[in-house]
Amino acid sequence: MEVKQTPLTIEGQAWTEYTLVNDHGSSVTFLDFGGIITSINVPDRNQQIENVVIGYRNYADYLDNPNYFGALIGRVAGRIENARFKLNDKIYTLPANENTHHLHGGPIGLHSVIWQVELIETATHVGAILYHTSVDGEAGYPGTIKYKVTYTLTNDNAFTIDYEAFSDQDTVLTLTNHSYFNLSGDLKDTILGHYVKMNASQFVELDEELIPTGRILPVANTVFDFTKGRPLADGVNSGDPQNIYAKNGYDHFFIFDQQNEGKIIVTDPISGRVLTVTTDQPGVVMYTSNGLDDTLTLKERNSAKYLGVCLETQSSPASLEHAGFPSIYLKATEPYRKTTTFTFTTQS
Ligand code: FUC
Repeated sequence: MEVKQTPLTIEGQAWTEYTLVNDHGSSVTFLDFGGIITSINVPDRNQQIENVVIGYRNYADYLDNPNYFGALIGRVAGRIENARFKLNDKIYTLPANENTHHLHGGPIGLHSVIWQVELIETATHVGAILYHTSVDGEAGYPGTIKYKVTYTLTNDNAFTIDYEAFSDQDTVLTLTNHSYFNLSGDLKDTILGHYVKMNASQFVELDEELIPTGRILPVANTVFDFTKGRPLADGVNSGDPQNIYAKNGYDHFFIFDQQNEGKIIVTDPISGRVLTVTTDQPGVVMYTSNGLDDTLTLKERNSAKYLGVCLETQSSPASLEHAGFPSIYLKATEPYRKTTTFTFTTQS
């Protein structure tokens, strides 16, 4: 196992690219800028190692990354309705960056800061610890927060992201990673033929602006029922207003049935690649890249609608507005700790 490092100069900024490589030649490449995962190379059923995430061909394109490709997201992943929230009887106003709403931490979120990186090399894994501090009032949020995010890759092709954060004031926080997975390999095909199975019998209803209405719906008898597994294509022409609001696909928060045991299995029957996501987060936003068009230059080809699926394990910002949602409130000095593991295997 090894970690490779390449210094880069991107539009006058000094960045570093890191590649974690395991003994089987699988690898994860990321940047200190936004902690952005630029490629994940894993074998298909014929041992062909190919990239399974969307990444830009030109790294300068990450400076403005409206789709948040590969990035760490915070302070709050998802949408905060009308860019404001109440905490301890005080109203906090945030910058709006999508209509009147605040999306993915706002314009100066964790996706666009340069993280301090410390490498880890042991007998069982390779990895890196990413550190950053956001100061009180930054992007409108209360509390100075110290972040420690750890990326590790093992010889079992398991890539883990451990999130730790510590705030000196009561605040709101939910962190995630915004990688767009595509198990076909080198973006050969869309993700519509991928099968997804997850233990979520409820999902969060959205309005036309993708803001949670406050209702939690059962997945039963809808194309949101992934409990037994179904292809992502089912969300394209379902006629369900929920899919139509999401531009003919999925862009929804699913709530896991077992606390601390979220599990999602994504299978590509053509390449034989299987991605298993396990997490102690209460839910996941599954987004089928319904908003992507064909204008972006990616590493292997141009972008396209449905070219990736994001599995944004997180808690729900709707908890700021409605009772009964997985909470994003974080108490002063109470450590925030969450883990998500992405394990790549194959099936015959
Ligand atoms: C996801 C979605 C959004 C958005 C963004 C880039 O998290 O919820 O709708 O388009 O990513």
